[in-house]
Amino acid sequence: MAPTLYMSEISPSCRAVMMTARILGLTLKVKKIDLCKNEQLAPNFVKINPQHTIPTLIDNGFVIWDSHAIISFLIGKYGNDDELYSKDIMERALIDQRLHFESSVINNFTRTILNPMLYENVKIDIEDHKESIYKTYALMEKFLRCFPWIAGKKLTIADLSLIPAITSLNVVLPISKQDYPNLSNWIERAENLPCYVENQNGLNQLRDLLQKRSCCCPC
Ligand SMILES: N[C@@H](CCC(=O)N[C@@H](CS)C(=O)NCC(=O)O)C(=O)O
Repeated sequence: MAPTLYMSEISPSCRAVMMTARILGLTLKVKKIDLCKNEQLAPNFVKINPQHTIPTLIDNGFVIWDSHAIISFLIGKYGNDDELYSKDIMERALIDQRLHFESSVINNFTRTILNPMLYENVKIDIEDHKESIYKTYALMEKFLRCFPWIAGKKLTIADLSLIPAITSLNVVLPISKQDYPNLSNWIERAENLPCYVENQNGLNQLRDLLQKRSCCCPC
């Protein structure tokens, strides 16, 4: 039976799971959760995930949430090889470091900037956050100094986790090619991946919703 994914395309974390599933050729049974309507707080969903976050996956009765945990689980269960999540101890440690970087640093921007703008209609002045976001772009610029992908020569789940998050931040604070050439080239490489379609749709929805918000349209 296909695993069930509770998700919304607008959420970067959900798009990371969708991209991973696409690469694996895995069909997911998608159940949409509208965060604008607080559907994640519905008792039925809170029973499944008391933390009430999406993405949440149910695979044959096994429940797991947090995109980073979900994508490594999917690779372990459905991947034919270790291409996207190397079993080599040092390579894996570097991938894990980048995943934790997404979880602790980048996701903090999603939580404190994007989500309040998108789901709570809170007006956020991006000027107040420019310095810390640019610092993070500069850090990623360094990660990408020697290799085309975020954890080395090959695409890994660290890229699949970071691509939706960074392309979403790019909507609110554009990444200049002149200032961040490595980061811009990495995004271009990502846009050429067949699995990128799973990011594009949600990214368009996010852009539309933010535009609507800036026109003071209530949710
Ligand atoms: N670190 C988590 C973040 C999950 C998360 O915070 N998701 C947000 C949407 S982007 C959410 O479900 N918010 C609803 C809530 O917390 O009630 C992951 O990677 O899955």
